[in-house]
Amino acid sequence: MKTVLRGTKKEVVIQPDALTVIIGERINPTGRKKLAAALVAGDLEYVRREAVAQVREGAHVIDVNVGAAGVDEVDLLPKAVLAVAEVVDVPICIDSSSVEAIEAALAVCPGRPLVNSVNGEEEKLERILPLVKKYNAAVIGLTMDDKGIPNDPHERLAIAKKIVDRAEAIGIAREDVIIDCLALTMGADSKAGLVTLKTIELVRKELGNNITLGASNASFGLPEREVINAGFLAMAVYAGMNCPIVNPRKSRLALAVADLVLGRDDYAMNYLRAYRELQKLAQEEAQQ
Ligand code: THG
Repeated sequence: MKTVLRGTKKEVVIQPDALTVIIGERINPTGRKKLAAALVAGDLEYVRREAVAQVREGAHVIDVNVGAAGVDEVDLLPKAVLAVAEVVDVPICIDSSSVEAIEAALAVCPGRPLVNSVNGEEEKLERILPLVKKYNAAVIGLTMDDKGIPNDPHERLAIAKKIVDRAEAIGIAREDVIIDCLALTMGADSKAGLVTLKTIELVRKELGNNITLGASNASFGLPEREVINAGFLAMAVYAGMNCPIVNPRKSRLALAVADLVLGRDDYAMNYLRAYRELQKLAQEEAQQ
């Protein structure tokens, strides 16, 4: 079960039991007033800087989301995607709830991007999947539909299966669908983390697809978010999640620890490299 993504130069292969692939979350105006203001002004310098910074910090793929109040995403998302592709050579994850914006971004995106996202809603399936096929992209399938997000892991699995089957029916390979088992805010629902972990186990066992999570969602509203994310991520990796959308600066080491514990990192080379690179960045910043 390999999902192959491509940037202008780099190819990224996502597969179970290999080192975890990091999708950098930071080009997203949620909770970031400065980025939102830059996007409304059409200023893409901030976007370029964040792309470069996240790749230095260990991101293998860059998520691009420009959804803020006052932004015309159909106009801005393709521009933001091109701005990112100008400065980094890794694959791009096109993140929008607007089908039109996704199509506009796909039309200009170099390489083989990941579309974020489709879900079990009939309308989304009918509109997004043909675009994924047309542009030979890969896609994230959210385990939710028009009735919302099920609390039952088996119901989330059923939606995942529906998305994979529908993709396959129009000629998209099963491995080009990455399932998002959905991380919800644990401060609002104490069972949310467990439901996500159970869903990951089921999807891994029953479908075998690669699995993502917008992992930072889990810690919204709680103190020491980094610690919460680290604990949650380690357990999610053990359950079978292998390509989270995270802040690489804050989650890279925790993910390297998970891979090390799971016997995927001979001589701790990956952990040590992550440590060295983050040390070097901290030193460079201290000198500035
Ligand atoms: N699944 C999929 N895609 C997604 C999500 C998901 N895309 C968006 C989101 N959820 C994942 N990305 C983020 C980005 C930022 C934050 C959380 C999830 C975040 N930001 C800080 C805040 O809002 O407080 C502010 C940023 C900072 O200062 O670091 O937490 O679930 N497929």
